[in-house]
Amino acid sequence: MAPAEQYLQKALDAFDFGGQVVGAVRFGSGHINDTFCVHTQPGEDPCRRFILQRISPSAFHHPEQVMANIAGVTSHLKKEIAAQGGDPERETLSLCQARDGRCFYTDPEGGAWRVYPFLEGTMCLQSADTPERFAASARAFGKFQRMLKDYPADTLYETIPHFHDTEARLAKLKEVVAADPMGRVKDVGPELAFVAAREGDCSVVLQALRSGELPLRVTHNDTKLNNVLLDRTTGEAVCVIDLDTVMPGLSINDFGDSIRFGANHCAEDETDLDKVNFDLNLFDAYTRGFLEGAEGAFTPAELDYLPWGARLITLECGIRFLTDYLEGDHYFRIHRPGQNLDRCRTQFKLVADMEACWDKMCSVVDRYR
Ligand code: ADP
Ligand code: GN1
Ligand code: MG
Repeated sequence: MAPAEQYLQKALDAFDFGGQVVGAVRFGSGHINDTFCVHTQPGEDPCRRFILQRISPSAFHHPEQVMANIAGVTSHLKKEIAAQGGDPERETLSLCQARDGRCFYTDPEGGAWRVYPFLEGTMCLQSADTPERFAASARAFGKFQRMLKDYPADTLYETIPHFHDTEARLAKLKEVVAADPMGRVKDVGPELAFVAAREGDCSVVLQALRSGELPLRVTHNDTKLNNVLLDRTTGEAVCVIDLDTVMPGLSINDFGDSIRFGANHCAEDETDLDKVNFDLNLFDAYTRGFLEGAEGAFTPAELDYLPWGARLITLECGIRFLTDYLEGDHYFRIHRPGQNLDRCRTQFKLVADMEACWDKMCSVVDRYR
């Protein structure tokens, strides 16, 4: 039995859900954490739902630091949302207290469990079905940046060190290639050649950070479309979720990760690469929404580097999938053999597409800046 299922009952017992728990089922399609939807029946009242999550101990070595970051950031966001006349219970996540008064429960294997009220009336998209919905997600992530503009970055823990350090990701790939623990290097010649031709690119953004051209901000760092909940009725964004990697980072990476995942019409693990195409119209919609939501929070240099954010986060993510494939799929959850290699290939195809329409991407940014 997976550790999550093994400790599920203990985790359920650790929280007071305000009524009898009538079920807990696996939920969502995240690659890292174990997520369950908990159903309760509080007396005569209608059933209520909660999200119960086990933070992956292999990805996050200090879950208490993850939780401290989330507690700090969500309480800051609640104040900002209230000040702007929004609903702080709906527009950011709310942590439920465990019975012992902490905001998480730790199981015997060191996995930390937390609970959020389920945000009802929302939807979580796996692909951008319309440019307007993609733009709505973009406004939410842009606004997220703006609302955290004055958050003291030095109070945040780095929950995964060197998370978007593309140079370090490249170095790790090389180490794994040299060790070849699964004997899989022989299958990935074209992918390694693709990376080798772009080694210099891996330093472009980091160089701009080191030179002081790009500022370090409080960023989300995992801005996939399925990490924002949209209102089922209006299609507008309600809440940015999955706050485990909120830490000091680059705004262009938040922009880039959304583009990587959403500015196309394919699944991240699509095996038919003919179906994997970067969509400039979706890029346009996201750029418009992100800059609208940020309301001028970015410097001219950040705007200059937005296309690089998209291209390099996509390359970096492909490198991470490839590394995990070569290491034996320990990090990203897989549902079939070869899935991480398929994920890597879609990322590299998207990078090649972005390179091919680079000038157009830059023109889109120029239009909205
Ligand atoms: P992971 O790190 O594994 O991606 P997430 O925090 O993104 O975990 O949660 C996984 C899924 O659970 C989300 O994609 C979303 O569908 C759902 N989810 C998470 N939090 C909530 C919430 N508060 N209300 C409703 N759905 C949620
Ligand atoms: C992971 O947890 P999830 O599924 O939202 C990963 C991201 C990757 C993404 C690729 C903590 O995101 O960095 O970009 O998969 N999260 C972590 O889909 O590593
Ligand atoms: Mg997620």
